[in-house]
Amino acid sequence: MMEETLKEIRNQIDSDLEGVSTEADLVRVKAGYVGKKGSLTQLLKSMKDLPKEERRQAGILINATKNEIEELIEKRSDEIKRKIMDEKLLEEATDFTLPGRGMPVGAKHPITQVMERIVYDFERMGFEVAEGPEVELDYYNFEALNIPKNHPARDMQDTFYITDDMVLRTHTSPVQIRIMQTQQPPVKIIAPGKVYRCDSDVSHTPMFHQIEGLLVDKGITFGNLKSVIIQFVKLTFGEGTNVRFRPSFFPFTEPSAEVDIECQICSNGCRVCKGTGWLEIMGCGMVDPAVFSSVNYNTDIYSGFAFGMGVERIAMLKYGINDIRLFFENDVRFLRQFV
Ligand code: 2U9
Repeated sequence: MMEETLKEIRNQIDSDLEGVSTEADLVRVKAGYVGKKGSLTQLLKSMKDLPKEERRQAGILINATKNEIEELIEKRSDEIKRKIMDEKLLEEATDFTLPGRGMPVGAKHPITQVMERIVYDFERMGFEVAEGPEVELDYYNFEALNIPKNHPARDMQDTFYITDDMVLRTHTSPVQIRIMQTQQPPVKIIAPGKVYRCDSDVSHTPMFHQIEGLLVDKGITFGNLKSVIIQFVKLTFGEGTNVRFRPSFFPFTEPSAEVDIECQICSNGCRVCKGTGWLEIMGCGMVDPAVFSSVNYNTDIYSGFAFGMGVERIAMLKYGINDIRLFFENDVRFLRQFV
């Protein structure tokens, strides 16, 4: 009788476990056997009704089945846990063979590239880099450069005034004045940097970059100036570029010239060169004795030349860019072309 019941219980467990898919189901099934009202618990309780001599044997049999059932439940529990873990791993699987997202890379701004290249070329010709403040005294920006009060270059339209006697430098020339104040010739320097002028259109921005040069020594001539400029032009625009020096005027140089290169866009006359076949790239000249006087250089012993150029203008001519404002909009579609 007891054996029959145990056999039925033992047979029931297999199909019960079959239908179990969660830990919660399993707890419920387990309670049905070994819980307070479980079938095996009931059976153990009913032992007290058996004759004394049968009790021991019944206990052994019931406990054996109980152990067996508990083992089966434990095994099923492990299976469920593993199945849940496998599903989770599959869901969270990472494909390590997929390519990465990639990092966008930056590059130097075209103006920085052109400026660094020009500075490098002048360094190879023996010039040293000099720098100075962008907020400058009127004296260094104008007075010492032979630009007197009421000169058109000091006009309120062109110059940003900070105070009565302080301006945003309109050129890097004050850097050279400061150098000459502190050292005697020979001086062979270039002054690259930002300059400011109250002006804005397709070829002017309120801030732009200049590179100026100054060479002072005994016996410096216009011939020396020409050789340095021609060398610079060939390095910047190509060995075959033709150059011409056209007479001009600056308050700080005498004689003065503007430098043109042959228009590379047209063969004879286009919009860029205004039909002349020549493009202006810079100004230059022999340093005016009045400038040397302001820094107490002896003009009986020393002479020198100076030159100046706008870096944006050089970059526009080099790359065929027709609007200076493109350099300041920072549109990556424009900048990407100079990587
Ligand atoms: C000292 C003495 C003389 C620098 C010079 C120019 C001619 C010149 C312009 C080019 C385009 C300014 O950016 S621009 O608008 N510059 O034409 N600059 S000679 O002469 C100097 C500099 C320093 C002490």
